Amino acid sequence: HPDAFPGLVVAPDHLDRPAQEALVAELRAAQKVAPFFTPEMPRTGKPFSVRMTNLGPLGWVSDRAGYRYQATHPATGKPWPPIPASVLAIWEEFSGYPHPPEACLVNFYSPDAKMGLHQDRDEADLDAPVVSISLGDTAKFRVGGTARTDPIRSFELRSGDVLVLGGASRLAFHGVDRILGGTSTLLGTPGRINLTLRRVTKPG
Ligand code: MD3
Ligand code: FE
Repeated sequence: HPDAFPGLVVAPDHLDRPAQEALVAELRAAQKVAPFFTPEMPRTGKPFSVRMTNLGPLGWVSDRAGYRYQATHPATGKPWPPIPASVLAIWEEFSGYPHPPEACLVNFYSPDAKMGLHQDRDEADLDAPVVSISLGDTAKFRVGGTARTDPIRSFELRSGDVLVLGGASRLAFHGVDRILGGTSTLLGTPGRINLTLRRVTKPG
């Protein structure tokens, strides 16, 4: 049960269907400037099953050279599109953090995609929480503690859910076990989109 994780807050069904549809339309427009790319594992170059793009001043990328944040799309060299106002409003409502997010990572999961257990620790500012918004098919998500071997709990993330990871949960191991393909009609195609909002640099 999520209550067992201090700093982890789930707002089930926070976005209603019209708000989800409006957000999907904004993401489609942004994808024309910043198309999904396939990240690769550091060193090996093994492709991720999740495809990614970003919005905002900084975007998270991964390739043979490693993980990093950068201001431009790895394929087009263009700046990332801005984070939509509706998404900034969610950060303001849920983050409790007095500065805007710098990165909005957009993950696309086809029904066979998953994300292995990991920590988010590429950010210089770990005081800010991570805020996630789920759209489309339901995901089986798992979260543990700050050690890889800590007990793991699983729960489902559904379209419209907002998840906040702050405090003691900010460095928790987490991953996406599987996508329940066909559980949502939102995207008009099987799959799931997750937006992850993060502060990257320490405010000056
Ligand atoms: C729990 N994405 O992009 S978002 C990622 O659903 C990532 O696409 C997942 O993990 C997704 O790095 C999960 C929710 C999330 C984000 C950060 C967390 C959960 C977290 C940090 C600590 C614990
Ligand atoms: Fe993560």
